[in-house]
Amino acid sequence: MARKLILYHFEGCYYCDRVQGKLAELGLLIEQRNIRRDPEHRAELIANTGRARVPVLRIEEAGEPVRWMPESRRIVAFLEQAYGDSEAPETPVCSSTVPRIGAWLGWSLMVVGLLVSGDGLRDGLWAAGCGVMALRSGWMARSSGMALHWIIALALGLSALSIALAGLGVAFIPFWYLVYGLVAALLLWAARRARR
Ligand SMILES: N[C@@H](CCC(=O)N[C@@H](CS)C(=O)NCC(=O)O)C(=O)O
Repeated sequence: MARKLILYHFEGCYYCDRVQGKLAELGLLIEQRNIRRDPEHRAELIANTGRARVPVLRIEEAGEPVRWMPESRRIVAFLEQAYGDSEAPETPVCSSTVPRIGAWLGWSLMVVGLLVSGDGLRDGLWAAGCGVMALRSGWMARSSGMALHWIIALALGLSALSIALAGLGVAFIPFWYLVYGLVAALLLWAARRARR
């Protein structure tokens, strides 16, 4: 039997998109099991990996026990090594380190902004926090190509701008309008996705 690959995933999962992007790049058509749509697939995944975290690649090979490979970076490296042209496994540019550090930094700036006294300092910290989160989402959008990430990046970037402008006394753009805009954009995005 040739090697059989099955990807466990769910929609909207950034790390799954990374693996699906690599599959598309390599032209590999494999079975994909959505654990949110099918409880049986979810149960199967938990029974074999101990949790419902995706992506996981199931690898079946003749005469070998079935392997369950978690971690998007590892899966991408495996696919590249097994099916790509390059001899050495690619070191994925899409590390999950950047989103993680971005989230920590962004949230920390915003929480410290909540705790400090002094409007100027607070505005500065919130603007910086939103700015960092916007860059983080933009970075994720570039690697995942997901519209959702672009929408969030744009909304956070505009929020950072509006807070900074208000803090500097240049212009007051009501922050909540941006949040309403974001919610509307997310609803539109979800509706379009549901129709597909
Ligand atoms: N480091 C993992 C992260 C995977 C991850 O966080 N997956 C999310 C969905 S995007 C998940 O399954 N979360 C549910 C859980 O952790 O139980 C990877 O790169 O694959």
